[in-house]
Amino acid sequence: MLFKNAYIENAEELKDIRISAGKFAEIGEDLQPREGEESEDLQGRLVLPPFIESHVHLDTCLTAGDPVWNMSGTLFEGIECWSKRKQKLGREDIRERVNRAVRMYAANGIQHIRTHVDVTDPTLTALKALLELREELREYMDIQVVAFPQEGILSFPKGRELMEEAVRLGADAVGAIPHFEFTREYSVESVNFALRLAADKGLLADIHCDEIDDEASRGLETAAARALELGLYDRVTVSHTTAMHSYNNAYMLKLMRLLKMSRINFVANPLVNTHLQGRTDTYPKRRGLTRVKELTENGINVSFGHDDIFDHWYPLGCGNLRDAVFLGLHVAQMMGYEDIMESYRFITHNAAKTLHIADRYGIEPGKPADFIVLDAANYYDALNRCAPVLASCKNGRLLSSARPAEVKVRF
Ligand code: 17E
Ligand code: FE2
Repeated sequence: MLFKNAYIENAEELKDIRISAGKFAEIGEDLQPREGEESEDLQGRLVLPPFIESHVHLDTCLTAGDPVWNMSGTLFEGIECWSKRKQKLGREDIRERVNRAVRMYAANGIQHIRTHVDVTDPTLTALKALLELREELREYMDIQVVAFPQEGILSFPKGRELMEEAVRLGADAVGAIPHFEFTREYSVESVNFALRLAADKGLLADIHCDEIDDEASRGLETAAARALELGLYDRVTVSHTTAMHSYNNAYMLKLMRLLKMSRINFVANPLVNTHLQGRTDTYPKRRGLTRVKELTENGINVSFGHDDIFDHWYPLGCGNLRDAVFLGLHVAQMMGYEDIMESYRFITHNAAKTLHIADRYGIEPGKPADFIVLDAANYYDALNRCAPVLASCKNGRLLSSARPAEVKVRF
């Protein structure tokens, strides 16, 4: 199959893309269809590697208001509401919601998802269902499962055992939630426990780290130090890190050295954290996003996630990562021309690094023919005009397609 006239990743020259046996075979100018080869003219549209959701909770998606609504809008009330919903969690209930959410993502050009799954449940119902779905959906969506202790590792009955059992059952990555643990020493020990478990089992780690407006929340330094000392480096990701928004600049200066040495990845969730953070402030109210601009300027890898789709922590969402990028650029004040043009990297290449899939990701000969076509010539234009994803292909096969809406202005 030959795709003609694509602008690949904001390039200024048009290129043709040949796909064969599910892989990119050739990328060049003026490629001619071979005998019997199908050819499609993309007419100067933008082609990108597929979007990647580097942080979401698929087990909680599509449960907002059930059985109660989060009235304060805080993380902690969200956890309480979910704790009530957890009591009636079922395999079918999870399968139905996850299947719906995955298709919402697919419609928006997402082909990889890292999902956190709550394992503070003695039955591990959600984890088992997600591991099953990971296999069933493999052809259409790459799903990575993080064993996520929503109610703590040391502060929840048998928390450590549940984490170990989740890993035994097949989780891809180990999580932690240091800012939720009862005490500072539990917080430190929970990070140590999670990263040692990841190191012992050869797994990735992704920690919900300092998702609080408390400037004294310092789970991050522990995570970075252990990533360095255990030799885990970029196998470790810290998500949220919103306390960093409130750290003093003198501490940041010291911390940045360790962050660079540790090579850990960051995930920011602009939609959810601008909603959840700053809730105890009067005015001025903190924005609640980690220091995306400073981290990026220091060469540290940052990706953007949606975090939630219509649940106890976030009451909106239709599986479109464009929303996270759009808001993230505003809140991080990264609105220069190049910043906007390059911002697709937050949900493509940067996220691929976080998920550790960079070796099989990207539009290059020999790699799987995974790509999306947007109805725009470059990402600046796509972001600005909410351009739809016209096609999403995985291993050369069409996963989803759309036609641009036809709008007529009558004057
Ligand atoms: N759980 C948590 O601890 N933090 C979040 N942002 C979500 C779930 C969505
Ligand atoms: Fe999260």
